[in-house]
This record gives sequence, C-alpha cells and structure tokens, in this order.
Amino acid sequence: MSQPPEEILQILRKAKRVLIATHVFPDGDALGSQLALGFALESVGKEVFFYSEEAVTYILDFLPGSDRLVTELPKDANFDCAVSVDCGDRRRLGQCADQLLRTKPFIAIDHHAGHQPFGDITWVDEHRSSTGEMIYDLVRLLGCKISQDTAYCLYTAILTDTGSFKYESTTSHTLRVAADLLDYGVKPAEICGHIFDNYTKNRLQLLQAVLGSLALYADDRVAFISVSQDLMDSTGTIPADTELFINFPRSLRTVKVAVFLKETANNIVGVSMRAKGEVDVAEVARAFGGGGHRNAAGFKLANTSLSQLKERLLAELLPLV
Ligand SMILES: [Mn+2]
Repeated sequence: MSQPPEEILQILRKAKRVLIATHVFPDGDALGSQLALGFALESVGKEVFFYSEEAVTYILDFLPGSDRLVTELPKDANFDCAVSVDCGDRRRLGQCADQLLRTKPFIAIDHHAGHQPFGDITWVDEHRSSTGEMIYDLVRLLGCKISQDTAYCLYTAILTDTGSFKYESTTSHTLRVAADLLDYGVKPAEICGHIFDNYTKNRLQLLQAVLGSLALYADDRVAFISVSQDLMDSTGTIPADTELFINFPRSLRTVKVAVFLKETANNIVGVSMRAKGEVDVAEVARAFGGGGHRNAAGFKLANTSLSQLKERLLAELLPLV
C-alpha cells in the first residue's frame, strides 16, 4: 500500500486555488472523494472549485456539498493546480478533458487497475479499496481538519466502492479508516439508509423488469441481465437507477461471471461485469476498449445492440468459465 508522493503534498500545501474534478457519471467514490478533498482543503484556507460534467443525480444528492458542483468550467480561473479523483483514464474526464488538463500542475489520484496515466503527477494505488481511502490518508498528511461533512463523504466513498466492505479490496486499513470516520461523527445506519433504502417506486419497478431479463448459460455459471432504453423510458427511470443491479445476478451461488448490458441513446451499450473466483473480467473489458479490476470491470461500445453484444460477450466468456 503506497502513501501520497511528497510532490503532491507540496503542491497542495502551496496552492491557494484548487480545481477538483472526477469521472463522468460519478459514483459514490468519485463524488465522495471529490467533495471530501475539497472540504479538507477549505479547512486549511484554500479556495476550491468543484467541477462535474453533469449535475448530481437524486441518488447521491444527500451528500453534503453536492449542490456546490458546477457543470461549467470558469473561463478565466487562475487555478494553482487541478486534481482528478477516481478517474482511470483521461477520456473519463469527459468533454472538458483537454481544458481541465491545461491547468498545471494536474494531479491524478486513483485506484483503478489498468489506470492509463494522464496529467503531470499521479498517485495510483490499485491495492486501495477506494479513492476515498486514499483521500483520507492524504488529508491527514496535509494536516487538514476532518469535519463531519468530510467524514460523511469519505465514508460514503469507501462504503459504496467496497460493496459495504464486502469486496476483496477491503483491507484492515480500509476498516481502520472507516472506524476513524465514525469517530468524526459518521452514523453508518444513516448513510446506508440514504444509499440502500432509498428506492423510488419507479426504480423498484425497473429492477423487477430487469430481473425478468435474466438469462443463464454454462450450467448457470454465466448470468446476463439487460436494460433497454425503452424500458427506462416506460418506467420513468435514469441510468443511475440501475446502480447495484449487477449484484443480483452476481449473487447466484453458481455464477462465475455476471454481466449487465445497458442500452443508452444512440445505439451505445454500456457493460458492467462482475467475476467470482479466477475469471479476469478486466481482461475481457480491455479487449473491448474498457478496463477495471479483475473482478469488476466494464466498457461501452457504440453502434451495437443488446443482442449483438451479448453474443460477442458469450463467445469471450464461455471458454473462461
Ligand atoms: Mn473508485
């Protein structure tokens, strides 16, 4: 497990105005890490600007400070540095990637296996459970104050990226950080309530329909579920509503690989894959231009359909299980 490079500490200590960004379609780790780092830097007198390509969805808008995210980059802002958190490659910075990367020095902090380096200075540690866990170590070293809001965001980041401390990536350090965050005022049941017991009726009806798409192969070792754009339209849901659905096919006792195919507008299909045991789904994802961890990976493909992509993926996956 690595610690933040001294150079990053020096840059952040010196900087007065800091731009913080994360990946598109930010999840709990992305947004929690972004906000927590910002609050911590503000606690030592820095001015912070939070950038996100799109506004926060209702699923994460309980996070303190989520209303501070700005979807437009200021034209004449003189930032002393920029930091991207939880972003595995520059494309995931979104449409403004070039403009963001023009801020120098640009620091990238991430934990994705297969991270494609970008920016000027990076701290990438694929053995970390979450970027939130890394941000905790960073802000402690910087001597920042950890407010209840900061702790709340970091706990959400770690909780969501570890699947509630269930994934292999959860270490003793992860749990020590989480324990510290409780001492800063986090109430685990409250955060769990916001994340897991907060479905809208539409979202539950979407889940009902998506589970109806379950298809099993190779003696139930491979499971597919899918969602079409039509289904999302008819249930009045958004892509963020499908978050965590992949855990249902993954939960099948016989499953080695679970796949969730998500059709979005313009014939683009997003794919999430989860593996149990030896199968490396990151390698499969890389063959389609994506990436991730050995047991959790994904990619997006344009000009395809749900059924076409399913056939192609089956051809790749069946020999592996
Ligand atoms: Mn993450």
